[in-house]
Amino acid sequence: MYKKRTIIVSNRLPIRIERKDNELQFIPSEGGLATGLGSVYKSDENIWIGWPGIIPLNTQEEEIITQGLAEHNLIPVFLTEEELKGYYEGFSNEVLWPVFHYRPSYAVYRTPDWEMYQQVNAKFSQVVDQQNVQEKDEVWIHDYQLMLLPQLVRKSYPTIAIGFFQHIPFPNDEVFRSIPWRNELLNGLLGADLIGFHTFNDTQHFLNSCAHILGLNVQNNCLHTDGRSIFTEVYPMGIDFDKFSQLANSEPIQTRAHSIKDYYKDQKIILSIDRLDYSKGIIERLLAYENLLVKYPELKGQVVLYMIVVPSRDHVAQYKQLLDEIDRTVGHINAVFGNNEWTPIAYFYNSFPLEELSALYVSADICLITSLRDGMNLVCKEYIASKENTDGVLILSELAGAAKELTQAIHINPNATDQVTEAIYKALKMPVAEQRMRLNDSIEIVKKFNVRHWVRLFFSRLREIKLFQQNEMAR
Ligand code: GDG
Repeated sequence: MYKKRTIIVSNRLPIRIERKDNELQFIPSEGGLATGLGSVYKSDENIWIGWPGIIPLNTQEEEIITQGLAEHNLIPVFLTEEELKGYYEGFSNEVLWPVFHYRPSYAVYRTPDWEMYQQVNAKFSQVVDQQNVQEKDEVWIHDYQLMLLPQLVRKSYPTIAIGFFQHIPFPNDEVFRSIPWRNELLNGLLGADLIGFHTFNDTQHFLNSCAHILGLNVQNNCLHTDGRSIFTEVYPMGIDFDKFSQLANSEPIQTRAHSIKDYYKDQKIILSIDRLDYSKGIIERLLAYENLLVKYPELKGQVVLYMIVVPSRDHVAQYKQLLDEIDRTVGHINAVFGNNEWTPIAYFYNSFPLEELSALYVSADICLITSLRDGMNLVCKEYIASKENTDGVLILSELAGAAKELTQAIHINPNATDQVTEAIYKALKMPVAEQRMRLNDSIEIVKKFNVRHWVRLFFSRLREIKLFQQNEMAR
């Protein structure tokens, strides 16, 4: 009997390939999605399709990469420089990313980029077609780079189970409307049977867009079109709780955390970790920290903002400007408030090994998340998972999806500088018992709704919907 296969499709594969000294290196991703879906794509005949992060030099290298990946059940979609520029850097990062994070003024609408986005989505669809897909198989497509793919796969396989998950916010319909190709994007998604978002608001925005832009009839969370029912539901993504908690409690990490603590021995550590992105509210965070030092001068020498910014998209104009502004603002704060013995901000524009992040989570007294928009935000969940045996306070933007779950964090509006300042002050002064009580509540949530739970829930619902649709058709 045929055993049903699961096919995962995302822009990037869970392994990236790098060329070093003419040798190809296969580097597994430590990301949450890779962990959560690890047990799925590594078992049976299941596969994961995506871009391997490298442009092969020639067909021979392409062949070596393809074979190397096949050993891990991974199928590459090779993209040319031109395709990456138009589809990824152009349409995905300069149209969808800004508009979906409520920055439509940052969007650059170039028809050639849109054409490339269509071309690359079609290329992904061809690679799916080459996998000898059967109607019993199921396909789970991820994120905004592949919004047209559900409908393309649907055309090839009319009754196959297709799920789609959006990792970034979905903007309200009036903002979404500003994209010239909004109808095509919505129709692309409607090829799926189940469309998942991190929050209830995202689902409502998507449904409103379908109703107001496409004129579709919405019943509760369900849409009907082309004789099919499409369900839109909330699946807040979790993290690999055990990985982060075990790492945090391991001896090497404890030792490293102690040495960080020793280094900053008279100072409370306020930690922030994000990719370089205007959606993360990095400038707003710096202004609130500066305000803290102005309002509470007695804190000078007693706090440090340990700020990691991971390089990302820094050839895009807005990201370059943001980086300059961060450099200037950090320089200004350190120059004005610092002295021989104390630097107010320890700023790193670099990426760190997971072990170092873990030690920082363990040693940080405060984790400060100031996203202006964030689909979920996994950093705050990783901080919580690292805090079973040490105290700390999470300050979390109400504009991050995670705020809907982590109700025991101190919630802030990152645009309200005074409020953020007061939240930091409150966190610095919070009694240990209250820290513990809040952390324990949050730990329970992050532990229970972990990434494996998220994967299980999504698949079981997709299968349930498929059964429902089959029964409906049989009626
Ligand atoms: C998108 C959505 C949504 C960070 N620095 C380093 C490093 N990281 C890891 C963190 C965390 C991940 O990167 C960042 O995840 P976030 O969720 O915070 O943000 P995005 O990258 O914007 O992710 C977001 C997510 O998708 C999932 O759906 O939550 O809203 O924007 O895991 O630990 N990892 C290592 N070194 C670093 O320096 N190793």
